[in-house]
Amino acid sequence: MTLAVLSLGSNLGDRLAHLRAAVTSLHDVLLVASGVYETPPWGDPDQPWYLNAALLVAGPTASPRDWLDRARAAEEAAGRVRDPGRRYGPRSLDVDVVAVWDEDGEPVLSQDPELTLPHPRAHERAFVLRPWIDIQPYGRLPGHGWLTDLMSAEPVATDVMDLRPRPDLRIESD
Ligand code: PH2
Ligand code: MG
Ligand code: MG
Repeated sequence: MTLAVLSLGSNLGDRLAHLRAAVTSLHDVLLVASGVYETPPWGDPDQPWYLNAALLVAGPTASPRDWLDRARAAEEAAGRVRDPGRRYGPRSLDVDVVAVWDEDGEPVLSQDPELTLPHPRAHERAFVLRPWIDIQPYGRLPGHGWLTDLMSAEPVATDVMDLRPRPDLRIESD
């Protein structure tokens, strides 16, 4: 049994429907879903705002590879469209594996170029950290420490103020 935090993002088409499609595709492993946040684009400003959320998932999978496969399947299930020429460009659905813990609760580290764990840029992204702290208030980003500390360090602390919580949008099925 391993535990993983997945970050969801969408800024093309019906953004909420894409996040919900990811939740549906991951229903068998889903423990808890964060709130939904509307967030300004990071890394490539010329694109629409995103909806972002985070999921805590648990499964019998042994390897982080399995989580990557599930993330990709969720992207496919939501009909992912992306522009390969823009690294941080718009996308209908992005599902990123942010961190994985083994059955002893130890963080899984990986330098696999296809899946670096923990995610190498999670600590500087308010749109990852803010939803994550909803579902793991005492969470730690392996190698970087408490989410609470990361949220109060710049530039994340400033970026968090630009996020818009959307309590009117829910991604868990009723
Ligand atoms: N994802 C990106 C690039 N920029 N910005 C926000 N706000 N949210 C995202 O999910 C996001 C982004 C590439 O994965
Ligand atoms: Mg991403
Ligand atoms: Mg991705």
